[in-house]
Amino acid sequence: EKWPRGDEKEWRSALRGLDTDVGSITKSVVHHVQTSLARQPHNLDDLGAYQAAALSVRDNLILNWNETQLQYTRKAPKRAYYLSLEFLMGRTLDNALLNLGLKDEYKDGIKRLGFSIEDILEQERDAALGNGGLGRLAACYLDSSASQELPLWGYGLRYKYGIFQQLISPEGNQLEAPDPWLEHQNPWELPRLDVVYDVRFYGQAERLDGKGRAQWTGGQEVLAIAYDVMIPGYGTQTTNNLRLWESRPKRGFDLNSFNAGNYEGAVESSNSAEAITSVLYPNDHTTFGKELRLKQQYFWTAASLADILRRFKNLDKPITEFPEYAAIQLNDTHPTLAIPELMRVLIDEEELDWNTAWGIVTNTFFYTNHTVLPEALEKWPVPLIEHVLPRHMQIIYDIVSLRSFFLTRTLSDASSSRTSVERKFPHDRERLARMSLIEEGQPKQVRMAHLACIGSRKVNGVAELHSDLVRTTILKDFVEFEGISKFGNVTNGITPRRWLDQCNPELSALISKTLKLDKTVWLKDLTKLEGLLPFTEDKAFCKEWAAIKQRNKERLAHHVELTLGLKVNTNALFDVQIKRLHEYKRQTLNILGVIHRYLTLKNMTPAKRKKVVNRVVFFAGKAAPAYYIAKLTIRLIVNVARIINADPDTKDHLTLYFLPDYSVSLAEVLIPASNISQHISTAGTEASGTSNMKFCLNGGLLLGTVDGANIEIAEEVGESNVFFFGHLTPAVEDLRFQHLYHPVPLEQKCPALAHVLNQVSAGLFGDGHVYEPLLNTVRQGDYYLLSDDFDSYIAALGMVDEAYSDSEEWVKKSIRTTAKMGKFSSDRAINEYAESYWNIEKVPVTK
Ligand code: Z57
Repeated sequence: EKWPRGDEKEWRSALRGLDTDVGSITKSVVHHVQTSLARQPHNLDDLGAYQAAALSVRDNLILNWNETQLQYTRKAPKRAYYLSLEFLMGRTLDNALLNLGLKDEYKDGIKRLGFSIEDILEQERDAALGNGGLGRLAACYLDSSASQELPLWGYGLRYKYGIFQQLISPEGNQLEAPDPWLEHQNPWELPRLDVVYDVRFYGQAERLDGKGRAQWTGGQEVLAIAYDVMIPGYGTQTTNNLRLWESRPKRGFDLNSFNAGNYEGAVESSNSAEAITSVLYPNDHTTFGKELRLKQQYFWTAASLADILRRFKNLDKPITEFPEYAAIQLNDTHPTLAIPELMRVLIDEEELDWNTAWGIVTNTFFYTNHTVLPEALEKWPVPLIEHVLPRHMQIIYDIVSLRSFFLTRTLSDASSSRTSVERKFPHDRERLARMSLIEEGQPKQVRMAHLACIGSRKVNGVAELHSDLVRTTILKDFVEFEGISKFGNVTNGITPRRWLDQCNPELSALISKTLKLDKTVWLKDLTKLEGLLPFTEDKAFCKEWAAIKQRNKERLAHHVELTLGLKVNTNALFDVQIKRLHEYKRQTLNILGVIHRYLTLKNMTPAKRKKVVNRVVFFAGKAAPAYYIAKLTIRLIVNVARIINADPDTKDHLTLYFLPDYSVSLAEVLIPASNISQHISTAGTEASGTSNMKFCLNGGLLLGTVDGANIEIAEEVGESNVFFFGHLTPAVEDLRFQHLYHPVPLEQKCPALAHVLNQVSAGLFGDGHVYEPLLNTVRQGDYYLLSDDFDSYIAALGMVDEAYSDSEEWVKKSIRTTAKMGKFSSDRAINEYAESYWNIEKVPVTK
């Protein structure tokens, strides 16, 4: 190969990589202080030192990123694309250092410059471009894809504002403040001002011929600009890409409007383009039907698809081979518009016929469902889609009526094996109505889960139970129509790099020492943790294990003291529930249980109180800003804390904290410190849960319902090492039926719970009237079955106390739990997707 230009020797000597000895690192950091930051060394603060260190680390990432992308281009493997509206990344510096294998070197170098690495890491703001589990899962999968050398890119939106900052008012109300996370420059992204696409909204779609072709013109055009976030693999040179789109006005100013003297109107059009990627929607498990949200979804899917298609076209292959080079994973239904969008491009722009296009589409997409809760299943009003995306509404109607309803397996049998629902189930009009993409009503609505399902090669849920529920409830008719093999399961996973090594370095070191394995080995084959099992009989090891948990509790206490000024009793059992506030997750059950415990303690003699297990309960989590009941739950928690933490009779035995502004970084402090964590959703409602895995990996025991991944965790660690309670999934429907048609007064059904509710009403925690709407969700209807599960919940908490009293046995349970968590590495999960879904292979990248 000929050198492209200049003196090859000159180039080659300049092209060598970066030195990573401590001396070179300090030089590089100081160089960035002087040049990139244009700052003086003598007034450098922690923030400046963080920025310089980050820029220095970023240099290393960029070289690996370049090499990786070069390999991908050269080898042209099939690639996977993970489309997610949310990527909840958290902080990057520590993870980048770990994955590059440069932690010790930078720690040392930073120290030589007079700073501490711990303080510097604390300067970084979280990238909080997500709400909760779904967004964090996407982040874990990116880490695993790079660590497993899989050619995968993420595609998302570069929101100017991530999830809101949560403040708690003195009355205990949640207040939302914007999260201007890009205030300082973000060293982890590379603006690609040359990677730009036009995206159209509104306008007219005119059909051209009988082949389903159309022309879409007019309306609003906005620009999508790419920002690339580098995703380093652990112990690999692979550095994958997360491409985030920013919206910009296509013409900064509309000159015609200016000439007409319409200054404000002209500026407004530019505002509306920028609004698209301005803010992450803070709703979790609810759909709002807002036009701007629909525009976000289309803007992102259209830009991503255009980018993927352009990359494919560089290969010079026939378009029918597209599915052999690209697998596109739809993270929930949020990117479902990619299905009609790819149809539009293939039909209107590539001029393919309908069947060929539909064959390509149905071999390209894969759809992951993350919930069966009805309120979370996306539906878009037909008139709204018609208005914003007229061409896509036509295509959706075409899918429904004439052309593909449904079933295409492969390209070759696209036309031959297509069977319509009507033909397969003649005269079954109810089935047709159930399965339709369009739900009748005022207005009609498009059911995005149905569209995602029929437009995809495969569909999966995120834990065994959940995948079963998908197959037997929301997509049952589609299983009967298309066959069960299309509907699979990939149990979620978490990255052990962030969720053990980074957040719990002492435990990680003890594990390496005990297994006599370098962490680079077991962090990539997490089943190696089983080697810890024999050490439950090793007294010194158990002692060390317990001591680390204790130090992590003290670290959390220290954090609470610094941030809230409160002193936490570290000689108590730490009980943690941290997750989005939602009725189905039943934080209300937890707080009512706390009140029950408080009332029980109040009734005891001091001597008897001394015998109970002392407990500190932690809550954290955000409520959707418009979710009134969830916000009221926060208010109750805060006010219960205010009263009981000040009660001299009980405060040594029971205290309670609501930690504001839950985030990835806060989770990294809370999780290693927990003795028990709560995952107490009504059976059948939590698709998987992933924090349950994080707690158990860090030796915290699990108190939970028989739901989601709790079940598989119990299968792994053994039922004797988890605390299960509550009704099972098959009972839930019957119980709800009974609540409605054969209600039993709460005083009779669950006197303990009735008493707790009455105490809240009576004003024990401040004005009881305030809480009536929350209490009434339990008294009337009780959709989430608190009254059915309360007694067994209290009993389970008692079992936890009893088990915790035997501290030697407790440590053994803790060790056994960690030892059996191998299955829940996101490396295992991403490999399942790669093999059984995407059909992609590793692309080794070496220097
Ligand atoms: C979200 O975080 C999840 C599901 C949703 O439908 C939406 Br919207 C947001 C969560 C599930 O609730 C968890 O159970 C699951 O572990 C997580 O997605 C990742 O699959």
